[in-house]
Amino acid sequence: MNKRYLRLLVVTALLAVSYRVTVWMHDDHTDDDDTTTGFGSPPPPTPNRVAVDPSVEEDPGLGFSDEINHLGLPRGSSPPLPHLPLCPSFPPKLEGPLRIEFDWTRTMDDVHKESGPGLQEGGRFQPPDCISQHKVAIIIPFRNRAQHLKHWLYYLHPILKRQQLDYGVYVIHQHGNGTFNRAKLLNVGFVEALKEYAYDCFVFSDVDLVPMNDRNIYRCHDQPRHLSAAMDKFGFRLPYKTYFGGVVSLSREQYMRINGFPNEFWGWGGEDDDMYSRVMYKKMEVSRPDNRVGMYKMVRHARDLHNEENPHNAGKLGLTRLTMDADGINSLRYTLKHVTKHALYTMVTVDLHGPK
Ligand SMILES: [Mn+2]
Repeated sequence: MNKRYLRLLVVTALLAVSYRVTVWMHDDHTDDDDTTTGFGSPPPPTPNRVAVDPSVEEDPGLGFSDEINHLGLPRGSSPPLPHLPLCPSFPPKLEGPLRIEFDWTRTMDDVHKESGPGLQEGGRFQPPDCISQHKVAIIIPFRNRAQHLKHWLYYLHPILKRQQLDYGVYVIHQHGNGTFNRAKLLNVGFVEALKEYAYDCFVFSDVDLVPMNDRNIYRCHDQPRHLSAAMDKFGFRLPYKTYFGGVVSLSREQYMRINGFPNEFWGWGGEDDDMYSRVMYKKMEVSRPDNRVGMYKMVRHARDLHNEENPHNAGKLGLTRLTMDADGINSLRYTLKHVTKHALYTMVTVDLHGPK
């Protein structure tokens, strides 16, 4: 066999292989329209970028690398790719104590500029460079507090991004002028957020509370957590030992174990103590950050209309043990009015079927 013949043989073999690859790539390409591929299935082989739909290139993307686009996964709330590393347990870019000021009147446009970059519609975020260990829905009960919400969004989005959370912000807006019901709105938020994404952690936060230290991470722990342990309005300590108001986090399992929150606390007061009792009765403990990390600043405000202190709520507290298994997520009834995707949050407007 001479050299020339050998070279011919090699070239022929290479051509044959390359033909087969081309045919296979073509077959593969014809499957690209099938968007039903589950995230659980292995990603398609990408030996060559020729097979990729060129229309993907036109999309400016949301800070993801090209390779993510090339796998043809839908953007939006798609989980990050398995080849990204897990985010570290201690986010590297935290700043510690923060300067929080409510003495300003920024427009929503200013707020958007400060907190918007990297966000997806509806106030969703995933770290671009690592897989977050925490899928967190932030649930905010709401009515008539537009200015507070502006403050909250302005400060919280940058913090939550630095905390490398895979998060979404849900503002649960009580429809109408009936008596306010904070705990029931929180239950609605739990259900509605889960309709959108497989959140495993829920942070329930009042709209007027902003953390003064970004080491207070908006995630879940092996026990329910009371994040707002040191609020300025209580002199930066707990008003009483069992206080569980303001900002708390519960994993999906912890929340289900206590049957969610009570639906029957209309008006101001008591629901947070009921929530605390539920945690105790189900043999869990409340964990808290220390008084330095747990510092919060509250926007000063007068008591809202239609949220008067309800004198009957205190009387209900002794009954938590008897009522909690029948009053909660398993008895939740409401009418969904609208779900609106804003740039910085998802607004869920809901009729709570309040007392007439
Ligand atoms: Mn308040």
